[in-house]
Order: sequence, then C-alpha cells, then structure tokens
Amino acid sequence: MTRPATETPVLTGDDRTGLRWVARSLVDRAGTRVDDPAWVAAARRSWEDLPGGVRALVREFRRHSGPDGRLLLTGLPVGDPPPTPAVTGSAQLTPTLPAALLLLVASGPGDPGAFAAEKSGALVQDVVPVPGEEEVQGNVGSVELTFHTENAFHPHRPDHVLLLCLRGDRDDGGELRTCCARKIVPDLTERTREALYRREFATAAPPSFTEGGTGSAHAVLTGDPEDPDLCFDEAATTGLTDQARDALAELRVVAHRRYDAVRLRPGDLAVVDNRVTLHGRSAFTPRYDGEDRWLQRTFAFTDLRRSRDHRPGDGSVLAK
Ligand SMILES: O=C(O)CCC(=O)C(=O)O
Ligand SMILES: [Fe+2]
Repeated sequence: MTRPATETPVLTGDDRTGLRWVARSLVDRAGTRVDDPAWVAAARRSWEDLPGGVRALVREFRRHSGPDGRLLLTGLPVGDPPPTPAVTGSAQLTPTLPAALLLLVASGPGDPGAFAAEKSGALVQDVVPVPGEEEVQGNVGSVELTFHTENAFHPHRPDHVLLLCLRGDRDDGGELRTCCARKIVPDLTERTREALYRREFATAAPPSFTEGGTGSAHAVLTGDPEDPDLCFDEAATTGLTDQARDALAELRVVAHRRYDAVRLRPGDLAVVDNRVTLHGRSAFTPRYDGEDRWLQRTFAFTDLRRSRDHRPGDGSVLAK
C-alpha cells in the first residue's frame, strides 16, 4: 500500500538554482576521488554557501525530524546518469554532481562517513540490483527489503541515511518505505512498549558487512517514552525471551500498517532520521540492462567525534 508522507517540504526555484550552482562549483574543484579528505572538507565549507531555504529545511530536520522522521527534497540536478551498474560492491569513487549533492547535504546534519566493511568504505555507494543477489536482504537485492535501522547492530550507526535517486524503477516498483517511531509507538500495547525497552534483543550484522558478528544485547526502544529512539532490523533482530519475541511480532505488524512510501524519481533525495525511523523497499524486477533503479547513498554522523576510536587517522571511515 502506498501512502505519501504527511509533509513534503518544497524547495523554491531559487533554492534549486543555488544548490545546482554550489554543487557544480564543488565538482569543478574536485580531485580524482570522492573520498579525498580535501574534497570532503570543501563540501563541508560549501554547505555555508547553500541557499538559506535549503539550509533551513535541513537544519530544522536535524533538530526535529517531524512525524515522519524523513525529509524529501525533490528536483535536485542529477544530470544524465550513465547506465546503471550491476556489480557487487559498486560505489561512486570519482566526483560527480550527485556525489557533490550528497556530500553537501550530509554536511548539514553532520559529517559524511562510511564503514570499511561496506563497499570498501566508499562515502557514496550505489544502491543497485545485482544479478544472482535477488533474494539478499541488503541493497543489492530486489525482493522486498524489510524494515531496518541502518546498521542496527553497530554502536556507531549513522544518524542519517541519505538516498539520492539517479534512476527510478521503470515499472513503478521498488518504493522506498519509511516508518517512524512517532507513528509506531502510539499504536503499541503497553505490554509491548515495556518489553521493547528491555535489553533483551540481539541484532546480527547485515550481509554487506563481510566480517559479520552480532552486537551485544540491546533494547529496541530507548530514551524518553514520549519520543523514543528505535533500533530494529526485521531480518536481523531477534528476541532473547518469549516476551521479547512477542513484542517484536507486534512491532512488525504495526510497522507494516503505519509506514509511508515514496516512489523515488530522478533528482529526489530522501534523508532518513536513522535514530527514530526504519526504512525498507518494496520488491521490483530488475533487467540488468543499464536501465534499472539506481540510488546513491551516503551516511551522515551528527557527532563524528563519538566514533573517533573507530576511525584511524580521524578519517571518514569506521574501520570496525
Ligand atoms: O533501495 C532502497 O530504497 C533502500 C535501500 C537501503 O535500505 C539502503 O541502501 O540502506
Ligand atoms: Fe538501508
């Protein structure tokens, strides 16, 4: 079922023109690599040059991500993309306009960053279907991708997940689904809410993490009961007690009832607040002919300092 999110903030024509200008000028100053620390620093500084309308939307979202816990910016200049890649581990290594847009917008809510275990720590990663991986519960798959907090198992999971559409699905499949704790929690029974606050859950690393592993026992809901954080992966989180398992079953049912969906079009950028919002994707049928759905993804970390002991040389990549 497809439902629009309650709010889609609108960028003005001037906002879009300004954004394009700043992103182009960032590309003009690029070296040969997206992850060149000098280019990441240039993106951070260029944030200040973005139109006030863009900065205001992103900064307000950073402060409070609203009832949907996701922001949708539309009509961004992604140019005319080459054929959609169809290989495992695909990432945008060379500077392009979409890569510039992602690093720029990620510099608003925080700083861009990545995990060495995922796509070699590339800051801009391709989200594309890969032949033979159709059934995988990861972004290379094309079956339904179930609801998840990004890297739910990790102590330094990203605060925001940015997904920029370069090419939509030609059959209108592959809708991005988001489900915010602010919609889920009021629909849960008191008993389930209490159970989700207990540290009686374990979450395994996703298949994209080549080294795998399971984080320590954690709670699914944390923080103020009026507006809790939510950490859950339908495919990877298990309950360690009967009550925990019952609570997850109810959480799943409510998430599937309360989600919002969007069919991303080229130039649409979704920013998901990973502290409070789950995301997933409906199934689609790839043809591997260069015209398949193609998103590019960047993670933003609100306080990069917190993961300093995971990032050798104070770089952008978490090594563990
Ligand atoms: O394909 C999508 O819409 C979402 C994929 C996803 O969950 C991700 O790349 O983190
Ligand atoms: Fe994801």
